[in-house]
Amino acid sequence: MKWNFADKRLENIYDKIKKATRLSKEDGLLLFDSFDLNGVGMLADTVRQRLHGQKAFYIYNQHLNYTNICKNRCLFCAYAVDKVDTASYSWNMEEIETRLMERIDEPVNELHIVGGLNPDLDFSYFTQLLKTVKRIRPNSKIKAFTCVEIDYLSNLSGLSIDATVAALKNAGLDMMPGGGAEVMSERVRKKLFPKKMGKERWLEIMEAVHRAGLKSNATMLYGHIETVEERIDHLILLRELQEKTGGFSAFIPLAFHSKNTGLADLPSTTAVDDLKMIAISRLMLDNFPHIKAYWVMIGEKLAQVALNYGADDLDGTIIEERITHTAGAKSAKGLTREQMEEMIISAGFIPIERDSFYGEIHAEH
Ligand code: V47
Ligand code: SF4
Repeated sequence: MKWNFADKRLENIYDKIKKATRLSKEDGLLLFDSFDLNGVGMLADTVRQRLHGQKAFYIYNQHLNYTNICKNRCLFCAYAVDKVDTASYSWNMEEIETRLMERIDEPVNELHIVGGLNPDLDFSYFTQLLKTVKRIRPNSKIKAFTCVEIDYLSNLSGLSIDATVAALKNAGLDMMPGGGAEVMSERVRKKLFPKKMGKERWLEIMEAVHRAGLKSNATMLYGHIETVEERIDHLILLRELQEKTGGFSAFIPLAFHSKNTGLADLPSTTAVDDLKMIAISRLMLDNFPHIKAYWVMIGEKLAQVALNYGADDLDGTIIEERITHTAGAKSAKGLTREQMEEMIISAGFIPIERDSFYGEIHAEH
């Protein structure tokens, strides 16, 4: 069947998609410029179907945010506070253990662990943290620390990046989440996260992580002051690194939430922007196996629709999400396995519970 594009400019891109030809920066800009949301979605769905058919993945996971004290205080972050703030916290090993034991009867497959840069925590805290989690959950995988934390730990310990990653891997680190790059633009960095590392350092650390044999994800924070060109440049930088290392597993576009941040006057992203962002990520990142629709940020309902716009993964059950909810997210704090599966089935897809490496889990339930 021939698709009747409302925006005829998309026909050219469809030809490239059919031949699996890599899209250029100009193609990416054209896709953002197009008013034809369904046309862009159809292109992304073609790629998604080729890679994953009707499968849609999710994971049974738990988030642990070990501290909200952070010395960086990025303008877009509502989660981080100063030590003197009454809302500040930092979990010791007993508290980590308590959080894990609260859910010990649940089939948690992955622990997603990230936190702020808290100068009171030394390097041994992080290796102990990993060992504690492995002791209590020996069969679960640990996806922990962004490049920002790895950079911080390397400076704290005086170890090279390679040695830092090796020490963490040795203590139980299984893979890394995608955060920390935000938007790889020096212009945006200077305005929103001047204390955080630049793109060169983020890419260098990711390369070292992949070299150490660890897989990672990648993210992009969008919907604040970035331009569409900066979004496309970000995607192309990720695509280039993936060509080199093959270490990225999933890409997750993160929709900016402004409540309680230094950018509180900015409006939320629209549904059209969220869907286009997912679809264009699928199209530009032809060497990334997976694109996640992170339901926490775009809401359960839109995440379900996103399965038709290039996404093949809804992330996880999560149980207790803090970062986006502090910034005003209206989504649930966690979902049950049944809710995840129902979202997927009612969208016309086959739910696949997965482990951290996209191995399929066929549990009795
Ligand atoms: O790096 C911070 C973002 C990230 C806000 O790898 C915000 O599987 C929106 O990286 N509005 C952390 N976003 C979350 C993250 C992540 C999430 C889910 C899955 C994976 C994965 C990774 O959250 C930060 C930052 O980019 N963030 N503040 C905010 N106000
Ligand atoms: Fe700290 Fe990360 Fe929040 Fe920036 S985004 S203030 S580095 S916790």
